[in-house]
Amino acid sequence: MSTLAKNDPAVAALVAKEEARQQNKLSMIPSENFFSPAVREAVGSVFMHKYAEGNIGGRYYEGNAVIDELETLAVDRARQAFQVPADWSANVQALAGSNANLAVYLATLEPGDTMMAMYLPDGGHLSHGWSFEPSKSKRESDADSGSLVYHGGSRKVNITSRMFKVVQYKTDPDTKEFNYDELEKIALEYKPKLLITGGTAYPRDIDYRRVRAIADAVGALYMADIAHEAGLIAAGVIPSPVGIADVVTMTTHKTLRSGRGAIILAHQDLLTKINRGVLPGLQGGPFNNNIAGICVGLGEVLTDEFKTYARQVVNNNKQLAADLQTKGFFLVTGGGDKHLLLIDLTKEPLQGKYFARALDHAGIVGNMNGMPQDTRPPANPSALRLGTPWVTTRGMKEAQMKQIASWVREVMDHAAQWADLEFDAFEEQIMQSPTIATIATDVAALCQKFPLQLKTTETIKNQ
Ligand code: DSN
Repeated sequence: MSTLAKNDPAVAALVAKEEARQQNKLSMIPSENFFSPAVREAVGSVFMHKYAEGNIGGRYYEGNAVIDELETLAVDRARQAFQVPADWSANVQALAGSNANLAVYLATLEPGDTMMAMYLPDGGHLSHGWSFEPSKSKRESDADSGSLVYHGGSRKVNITSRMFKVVQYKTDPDTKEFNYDELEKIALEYKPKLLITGGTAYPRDIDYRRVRAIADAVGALYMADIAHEAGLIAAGVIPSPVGIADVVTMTTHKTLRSGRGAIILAHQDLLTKINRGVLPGLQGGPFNNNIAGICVGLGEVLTDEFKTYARQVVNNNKQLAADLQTKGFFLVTGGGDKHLLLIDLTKEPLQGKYFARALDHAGIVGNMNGMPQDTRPPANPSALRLGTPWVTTRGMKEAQMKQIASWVREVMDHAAQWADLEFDAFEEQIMQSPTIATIATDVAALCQKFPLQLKTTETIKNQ
């Protein structure tokens, strides 16, 4: 019996329950992944016990010589993984992607300055200045206007929309892809101090050089947030903004598969200011144990196996896109270049909230998501987001994507009969449905053929 099971059976039972959920369901939220036992061992290590306020070689507390060695190794691996220019370095201390972005803002903007970023329903992120309009009629008239500029709504839900003037650019209404000419016009009109690309749901590659040129034309700094694509970029399977943008931020737990945390890459001069943004600007001590996880994960990223993994993530995503389209689904932008897809549900009987829950009961875990020109509220938007990082970590390939697409269609067709019910009544029907239960059983059987590695090699050897 494990120490946890002996000392706290309630929590141990919850851990076991969550392990079973992760083993038996297909996790297809594109921002999630499953880490190696080595990463998880490092995250659970004694590094969590130490305070290390400060930077390498300059800590406020004694006893940090080993932490300095660890953080130096993590920074070296980050520089190597992203092939940064010789005069660039990395910060690995920000606790999360939002903190990493805030640290860049603290270093480069004053309150009231203008930032320009991608509109969230078109794929941007909360921490890029998000605010929204709760009024349905305002949302609809905004979507109808055809304008590619968004000045924010009355509900300033993120600190960034309270602190800064925010101009957001939308994707082209026809293609749902970036319209760089319009982006340039907007930048020329509003002259942001910081121009941001990246986010959570844009399925296509970004032309970083074109955005760089736009930033230069208006004298803006350029921040590329690659939280979603970091692993694919490190593996060289999609283009990189490193050395093109002024600063690159990312989380480490998505495609990068390196435990939870964040990395900021920039020229050493700018990074020195950003480091001060992280500490004392936003945080006290870093989570050294998470840095240990990041360090181990980056060690894995540098291997050929990881490159093969990243290529397969993209191949699986393309296959899934093709199969979903064969099954009659419309995809935003018609597919994806990376690891994620957005299914446009506007012509389907179920929208985001209902469909995501029905799929979850069938063992396929995606998430409801907004989409370009969405007039529905964030709590029940018009799209479903799916991604392939986690199922690819399980070892799944194109054949399994075909099967998954077929289940996704089966769930939609079956659950459509309850589309008009209130949500709770809808879920009740789904939970009682033998068809949904059969799909869940088939999903679990597939999952068992591609198990997640839960134990370290050491533990397995010692059993
Ligand atoms: N919540 C993350 C995502 O799912 O994309 C971004 O912060």
